[in-house]
Amino acid sequence: MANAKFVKSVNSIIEIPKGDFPELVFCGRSNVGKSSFINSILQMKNLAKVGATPGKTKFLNYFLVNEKFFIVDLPGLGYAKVSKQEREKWKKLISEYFTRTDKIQLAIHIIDSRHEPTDVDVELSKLLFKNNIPFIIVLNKIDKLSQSEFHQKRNMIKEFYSNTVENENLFFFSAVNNRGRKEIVNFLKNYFEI
Ligand SMILES: Nc1nc2c(ncn2[C@@H]2O[C@H](COP(=O)(O)OP(=O)(O)OP(=O)(O)O)[C@@H](O)[C@H]2O)c(=O)[nH]1
Ligand SMILES: [Mg+2]
Repeated sequence: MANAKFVKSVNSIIEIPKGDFPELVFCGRSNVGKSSFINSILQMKNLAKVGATPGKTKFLNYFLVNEKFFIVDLPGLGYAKVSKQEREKWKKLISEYFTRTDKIQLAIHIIDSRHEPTDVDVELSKLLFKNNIPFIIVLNKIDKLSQSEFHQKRNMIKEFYSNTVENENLFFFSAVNNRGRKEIVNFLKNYFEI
């Protein structure tokens, strides 16, 4: 099990913690399962706060893992129920954060496996590309799919993101039964002491 601790919640770029640690950032649509994913990867139940309702993570949350690297839990993009002003603020914060590319070693873009990627997902992929941030795509909540739905969705996503290769930059995952966890952790070990 990793040794991880919460460091700081940040809601403006100047508050980002000092320290020369590489960053592993988790991003995706609001309520997609970013915080659950972090807890599962680190095998720590309540490290990142999980919400039954969208908009649970409101800031950039920094966790220090094994005294070696930061995990950054981002607020979800595109949450419809907060005010437009608040949504724009989150978007600005996230865009600004991504321009600080010197620290971000890898981003994990989490997408709900049940649906075709949304406009928000496409926007996020573009933002990562534009800022030259290396990222992998994780399709999560696969416990919600039957075996045949899983095959169907897997083909759909491989077509949608045609330059991806499974278990290299495209992974499938469930935080409920931890399916796919091992493959992702093995991959992350190439980058981080996890
Ligand atoms: N079935 C299933 N539910 C999941 C999975 N991952 C997360 N959830 C559920 O999805 C909901 C949202 O999870 P969070 O981890 O809070 O999602 P988030 O992306 O951090 O949400 P925000 O911080 O609000 O953007 C919770 O009810 C989780 O229990 C999964 O792999 N399978
Ligand atoms: Mg969250």
